[in-house]
Amino acid sequence: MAELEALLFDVDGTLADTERDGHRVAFNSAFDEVGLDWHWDEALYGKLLSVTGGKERIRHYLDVYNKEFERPVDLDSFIASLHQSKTGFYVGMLERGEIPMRNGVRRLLSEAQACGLRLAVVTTTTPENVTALLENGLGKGSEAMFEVIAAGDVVPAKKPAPDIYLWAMEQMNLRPDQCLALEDSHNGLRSVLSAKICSVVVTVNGYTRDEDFTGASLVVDQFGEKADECNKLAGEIEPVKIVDIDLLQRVHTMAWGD
Ligand code: XBP
Ligand code: MG
Repeated sequence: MAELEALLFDVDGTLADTERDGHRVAFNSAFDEVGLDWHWDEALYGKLLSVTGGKERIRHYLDVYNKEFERPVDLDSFIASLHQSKTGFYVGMLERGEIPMRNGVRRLLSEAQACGLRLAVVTTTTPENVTALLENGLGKGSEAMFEVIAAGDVVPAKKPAPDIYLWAMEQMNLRPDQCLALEDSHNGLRSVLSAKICSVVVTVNGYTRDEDFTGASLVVDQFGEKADECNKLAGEIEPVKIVDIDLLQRVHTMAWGD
């Protein structure tokens, strides 16, 4: 088994709880702005999350939930421009500090840096969103702690396809057995496992809590802090109090069967 060299972090749901009160709200603002009477409530948005990628999600909404909508001739451009406006609203929310990082994220990242682990972001969201989240949530220049930001349309097939993880590993010249991935969703987990990365920690949120996490090495409710420990939801490893580097090393060793 190879030593753990790199941590690959998903963004939405993992670094920050962005979907319900962030992306969803931004989509609705973009719809309002151009006079569309579409409204994605919390329950509908939970269903729409089965499709990753904002542009893909809008198209899926039209295909399944709004078939009556009279589509413009150039649907691709229409969706792209709606999505661009949504990104503007979302980045605005981040700049106003409306979406905090999840508990334990800042601590875990500094511990990883201190012990020389290489870091990457692996996400389906738009690159601008990643920059704004990191700069506003962790501080100016924090993006530089990540060797690679694998995001958005850099690969055409988004999660649950393995492509974005394969792309990140290729950029970093890493093999799957040198990496541990941190994800929050079933689609994210499928992407990791299809990329043949066996060590994966899932931290759930309100939307993903009841999803199927078969194949995850460990499932927790948060990364946690010393004064606010996490709860283990699934996985063989014991004990689990806080997601720190020691725990991730143990997860990696166990996942690769040594
Ligand atoms: C989550 C997603 C994204 C966001 C919206 O990405 O599927 O589509 O919901 O962002 P991940 P965009 O969990 O991989 O970070 O509108 O920019 O796509
Ligand atoms: Mg996610």
